[in-house]
Amino acid sequence: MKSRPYGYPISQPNERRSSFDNHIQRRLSALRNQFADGKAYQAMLDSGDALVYEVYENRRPEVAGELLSGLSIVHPGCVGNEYFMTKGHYHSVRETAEIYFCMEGKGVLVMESEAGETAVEEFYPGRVVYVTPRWAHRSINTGGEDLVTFFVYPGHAGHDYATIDATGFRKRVLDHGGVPTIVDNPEWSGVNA
Ligand code: PAN
Ligand code: ZN
Repeated sequence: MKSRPYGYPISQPNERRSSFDNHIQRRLSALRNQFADGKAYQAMLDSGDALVYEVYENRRPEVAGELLSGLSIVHPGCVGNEYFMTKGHYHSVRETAEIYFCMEGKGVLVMESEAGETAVEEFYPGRVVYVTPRWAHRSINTGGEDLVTFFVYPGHAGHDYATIDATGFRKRVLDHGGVPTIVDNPEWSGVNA
């Protein structure tokens, strides 16, 4: 791990392997129970475990003062009429924020707080989304190309996937005749449900 300042290029797809030291691939099977249409999910899974999104990151010590950064790439696709998306999470240390910068593609960042507030911010190339502390976040690709975002968050943030895994998000984004549409999630099952 580097102990001096450093830089690296990230704009070209062929630079990803050399600029990052960790590559995570998340397939459909990692998103069980997250899509509304369980039958469409199972049918798609039966025909092959599709690659839904990838993360490239640079390892740094997971301590306050460090920053973790990388690329999130959500591939285009749908399960039923629900767009491909990330698992989504709260940070384990709730008081930690995150910044996303959209480099390619089209989509949204769906967010919610444990107090019951919700927010949806658009992603398109050149747009920044600031995730305030205490807000869970999930990237959703509403376009026909890869959604590529660069993210930065505090080294000690950690990831709490279990909360979202159990409750889902309060909002879903569905394709209604080609138009991304935000709808309430009737299956949301948190403490205020
Ligand atoms: C991002 C996310 C990345 C993948 O780096 O980790 O977009 O999403 P999931 O972690 O929800 O699978 C981030 O928000 N880090 O904190
Ligand atoms: Zn995060």
